[in-house]
Amino acid sequence: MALTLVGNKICPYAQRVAFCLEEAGVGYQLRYIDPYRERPQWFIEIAPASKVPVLQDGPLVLCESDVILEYLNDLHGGRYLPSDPAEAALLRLQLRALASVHGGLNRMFEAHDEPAFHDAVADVRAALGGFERYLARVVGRERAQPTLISFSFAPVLHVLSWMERICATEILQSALLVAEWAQELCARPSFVRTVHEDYQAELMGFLMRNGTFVSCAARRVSQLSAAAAGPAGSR
Ligand SMILES: N[C@@H](CCC(=O)N[C@@H](CS)C(=O)NCC(=O)O)C(=O)O
Repeated sequence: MALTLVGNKICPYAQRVAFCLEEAGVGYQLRYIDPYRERPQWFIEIAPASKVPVLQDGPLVLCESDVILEYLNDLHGGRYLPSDPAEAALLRLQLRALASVHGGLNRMFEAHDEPAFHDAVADVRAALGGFERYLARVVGRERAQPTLISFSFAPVLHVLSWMERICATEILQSALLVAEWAQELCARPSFVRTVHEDYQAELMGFLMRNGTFVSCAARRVSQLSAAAAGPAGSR
């Protein structure tokens, strides 16, 4: 049955699903929308909460990235969860802990002043510290066969690495194994294929959209790159 993924060029939740589909090597169609600014009628009709990702598999329509990933895992013979029930349960606990990383990142995006931004950075750092201890035990397994933990973490680590560059936060310096693993995961061809060619421009546009602490940093980086590229028409 033909699979269609409805996503957004910078949505980490949609990217989780795309990463899993790319690893599985199954063909799928990708449709991009901007759920914040322009929701087409066909999307409103299929997405109960009007959020991406949505996966359509014939008549089946699924939302919520964690539910979609579990479905893809079941479709592929349980390959994306450890077969040992205890290990699978521990992995699911880490998936829940990932919500704290997402929560901290969102607060970094939304902070209106430097103290609020640094509070959020501290939360992300603490959440990644817990994950670093888990990863130390399972990194060999994940390298051999990525599971739901790789699919779910890679997009968030990818955004985080952009935030590190834009805001010089150095969050990953206190989680060196996570940092090393993030680089490996994000360089995996199956992940690289999930990064849209407009990713950087879209992310910068998203970050610069409102008067947040991050928007000022993003504007500075954008002006510096424009200055480094030289005056328009000089090439
Ligand atoms: N819990 C959802 C979160 C999905 C989500 O927040 N998607 C964002 C884009 S990254 C969205 O569509 N937001 C639209 C809105 O909140 O109105 C999942 O895991 O799929």
